[in-house]
Amino acid sequence: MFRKVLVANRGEIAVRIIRACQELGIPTVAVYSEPDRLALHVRYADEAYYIGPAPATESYLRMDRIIQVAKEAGADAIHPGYGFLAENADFAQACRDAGITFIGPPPEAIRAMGDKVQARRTMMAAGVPVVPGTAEGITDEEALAAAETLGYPILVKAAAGGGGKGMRTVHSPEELPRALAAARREAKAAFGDDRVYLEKLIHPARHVEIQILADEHGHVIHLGERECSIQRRHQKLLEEAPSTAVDSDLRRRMGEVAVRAAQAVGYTNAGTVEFLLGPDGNFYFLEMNTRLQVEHPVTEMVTGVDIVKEQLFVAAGRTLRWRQEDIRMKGWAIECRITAEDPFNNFLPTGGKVTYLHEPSGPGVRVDSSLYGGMEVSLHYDPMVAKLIVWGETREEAILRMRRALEEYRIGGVRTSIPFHIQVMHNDAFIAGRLDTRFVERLFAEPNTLPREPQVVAVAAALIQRERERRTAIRLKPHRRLPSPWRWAARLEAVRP
Ligand code: MV4
Repeated sequence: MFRKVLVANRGEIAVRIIRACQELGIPTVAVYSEPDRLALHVRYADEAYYIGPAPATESYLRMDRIIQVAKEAGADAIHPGYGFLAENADFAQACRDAGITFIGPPPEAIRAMGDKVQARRTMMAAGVPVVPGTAEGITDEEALAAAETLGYPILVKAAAGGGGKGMRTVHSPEELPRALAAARREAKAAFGDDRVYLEKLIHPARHVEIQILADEHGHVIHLGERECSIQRRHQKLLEEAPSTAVDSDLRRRMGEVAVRAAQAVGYTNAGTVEFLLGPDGNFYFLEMNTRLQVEHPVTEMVTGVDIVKEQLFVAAGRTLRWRQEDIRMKGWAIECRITAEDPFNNFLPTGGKVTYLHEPSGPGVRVDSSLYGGMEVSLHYDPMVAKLIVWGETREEAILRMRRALEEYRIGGVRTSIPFHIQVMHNDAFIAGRLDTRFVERLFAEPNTLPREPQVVAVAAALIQRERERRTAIRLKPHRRLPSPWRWAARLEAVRP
C-alpha cells in the first residue's frame, strides 16, 4: 500500500478521500489555497501545504507545485478527486514521470475518452451502441441527406463540444441550414473548431450512468446504475440508485456494455459510463467520465462497496476485492447536492459566513460535507458545499427519509438549495419516478407542489417568527437566528402562489 497519499483537491471530496485513507492507515497530505487555510480537509489531513491564492489557476490547478509538494512530503500517490486536475491526461502523465502513482486511469485512457468524437468512434468499433448519427465536419448537402435517413427530429452537435454547448434541435429540413450555421458559429467561438455532426434526437431521454471498477490484472466489474436526469443547465442536482427505469435485465445489459467500453480503452481504476436511455428502453453511449464522481455515494449505499478504498487498492496494484457475482443492489439511495445557491433567484451563487450549522443524522443518513460553523463560503469555487445521502429499504422509505433529513438540516447565513430539494421530494412526478432530462424545467413551470398541510405550517411559522422579531426590541444576534427550511418553503409559496 502507499506510504502517503496527497489529496489534490478541496471541499467534501478531499474530506471523503482523507477518511478512506485514515481507515486504511495511510497518512495524508492536504494542499490548500489562501481562503481554504481553515478548511476541514486541511484539519483532517496529517499535513497540509499552502499552494497559492484563491484562483484555482494559481492553486488547485498548479500541477508543478502539487507534484513538488508530493515530493517534499514524501507522498508516493496523488488522488485528484473530481474537477480540477482529475481528468487532465497531462497531469496523470506528469505524476507518472515523477514516479508518483496517479490514483485514476492511465493518461492514455483519459485521452481516449477526452475527445468526444474520437470516443464515439472507438465505442462504435467496440460494439458499444451510440446514437445513430453522422461523422463530424459534414457539409449542408451531406447533412440534409443524412437527416432524411435518420429521421427528424435531429440534434446538431459540435465535434469539439460537450456539456451541451453548440447543440441545436432541428424538426424539419427547412430549419436545418440555419441550425448548422448557428451551431458552427457557436462551436467556432467556443472551441475554435467549427465542425459539427448530426445525431437522432432521443426524447424524452433519461441520463443513466454505470459505475465501473477495473484493476491492473484485467478484471473489470460494474456496480449498477445511477439515475441522474434531475439536472439544470447540465449540472446535476440530485441522483439516485437504482433507477426506476432500469430492471435487472437492462442493468445487466448496460453493465456489460459499460465494461466493454472500459476494456476498449485499457481502463483501470474507477470510472463512469454515461448513457442516454430512451423511452423504448434502448440505450446509447454518451461519454465516459474518467474520474471518481460527485454522486458515487449512492452506489456505495446500495452495493456496500467503498469506491474510494477500491480506487486506492487497485492503484496500488492489488486485485479488485469484488467479483461481478458478488455485486448486488440492495434498497434505494438518493443524494441531494447542497449548494450555496439561491433556488428562488435563478440559483444565484451566494457566498458569506455560515453563522449556524446543524447537519442531519440518524438511521440511513450520510452527510459528506465541507461545512463548519463560522466557515466563509468562497465564490471562487464550485457552489456545492455538502451532499446529503440517504438509504432506505425501498424508494418510498428513501424519499420519506430524505424529507426528514432535509428538514433537520439548518444552515444559517447563506442561502442553499435545500428548499428546492424539499419541493422535489414532494413532487408527484418525482415520487412516481417519472423522470427525464427536462424534469427541472417542468418543475419550475409548475405551481408549487408542496402539499397543503406543510405549506400552511410554513406560512404560519414565518409569520410567528417575524412577529417575534418585531416585538423583541433588540435584534437577535446572527448566530441566534436559526433558519428553518420551512421558512424558505414559505418564501417558495410567496414566490409561486
Ligand atoms: C443528446 C440528447 C438527446 N439526443 N443526444 C447534453 C450534453 C451532452 N453531453 C449530451 N446531451 C444530450 N445529448 C441525443 N442524440 C440529450 C442530451 C441532453 C442531456 C443529456 C444528459 C444529461 C442531461 C441532458 C440535458 C439536456 C440534453
